[in-house]
Amino acid sequence: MIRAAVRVLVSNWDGGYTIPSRRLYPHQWSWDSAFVAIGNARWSPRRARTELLSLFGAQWYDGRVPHIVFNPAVPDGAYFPGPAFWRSRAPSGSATSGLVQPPVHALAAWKTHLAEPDVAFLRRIYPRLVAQQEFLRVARRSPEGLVSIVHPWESGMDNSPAWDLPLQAVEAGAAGFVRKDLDAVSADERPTDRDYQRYVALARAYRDSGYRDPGAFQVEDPLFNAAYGVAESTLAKIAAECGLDPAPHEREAASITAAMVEHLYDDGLFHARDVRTGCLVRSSSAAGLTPLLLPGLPREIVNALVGTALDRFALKDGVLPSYSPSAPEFDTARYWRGPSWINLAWLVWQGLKDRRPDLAAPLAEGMIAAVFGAGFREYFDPFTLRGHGCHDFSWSAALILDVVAEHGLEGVPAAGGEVGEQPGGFGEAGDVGDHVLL
Ligand code: 2M8
Repeated sequence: MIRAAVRVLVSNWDGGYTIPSRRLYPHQWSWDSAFVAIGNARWSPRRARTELLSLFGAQWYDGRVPHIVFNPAVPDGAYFPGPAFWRSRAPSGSATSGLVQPPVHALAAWKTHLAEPDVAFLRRIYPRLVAQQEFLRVARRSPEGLVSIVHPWESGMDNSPAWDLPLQAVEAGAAGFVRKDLDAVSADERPTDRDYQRYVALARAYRDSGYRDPGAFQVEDPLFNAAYGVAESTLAKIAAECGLDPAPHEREAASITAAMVEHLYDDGLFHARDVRTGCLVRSSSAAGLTPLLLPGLPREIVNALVGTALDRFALKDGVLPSYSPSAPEFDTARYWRGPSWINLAWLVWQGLKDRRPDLAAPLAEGMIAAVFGAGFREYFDPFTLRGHGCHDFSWSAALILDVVAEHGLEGVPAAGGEVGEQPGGFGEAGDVGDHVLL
């Protein structure tokens, strides 16, 4: 399994970073690179450092880290929306999108440092991580002290049912574009055309405002805010390691945690809040469990989240659906509307490891069992563990390396079966040979 995971990461490596998947996502994605670095740190910390520094090489002057950095060698038509749509360049000259994704990069930088201490790397990346946070404070902070996203693509959980209601305020607009995603995966695993039209209309309006004005969609997402808060508590550790003052970061982490509890928490789960209406968007998204990542979350809230995870997300079974199966919008196969994703399970696992090792262990085993059966697929049916979306997906491979390094191989069936035995799984386990030594 380890060899197969490294093989995926090696074959998706484009020289300075790792693409999420060859056919569906042939460029660099922001939070994918952070998850990939976390896995690469386990076998090539140098590659993890390169991955993160290459992403931050495309950071804008205002501090934003674009959600896609385009590879100029890939034809414009290979992915939609490509560079011709976004019409934006980073100061480095790279064509990029103008949106962002959850800021999980400070955590990735810290884990890379833990794997192989390198204060020079921390000193190099720290100001960039601070600027990434600063952009969110300046451009996206509401009077409640929370940061907002202006597009479902910024949540990373693009097609989540949590966005159905806020998206109703968005005019779909005329189609006038050709989707590329359906060339690679089946339509029933992807967003509907109507949702895609809304995504494109929103992105176009944001672009036309010079990537300044939030359009018809503006929400405070619990996962994004949890990532922002964890970034601050991690920046405190990085600052201390660099001989700088950690206190401002600690204060910021405490204040975002308090704001989230006050404004986004209700009845055992965190929810998104629609900034335009001021109302909570009650949903059953597993994003609502990710504030478990926050070290300062009050104990009674932790306990309530764990209760919800057990009751509504069947946490004891070890496979975390992205949306509660008890909710009517749940779908086992359509992306981000219910299937299990390794990155989401990994984030919740991070939040449970110290607090509830008894529940973190089955979650680790569930992630391992999913890829053991189906290979490094993009996501999995939470009941059957059948693989969905693209094959050889980078963060599934990377995060499994991290889980196995910490948890061991418990979860791999003791007898019978080969890794990825399900059709379309790993295929022949190739030999990564020399690459492991890179
Ligand atoms: C998916 O999002 C992209 C748009 O950014 C897409 O559907 O084309 C999401 O799963 C997102 O979280 C992820 O970063 C990206 C690349 O893996 O794919």
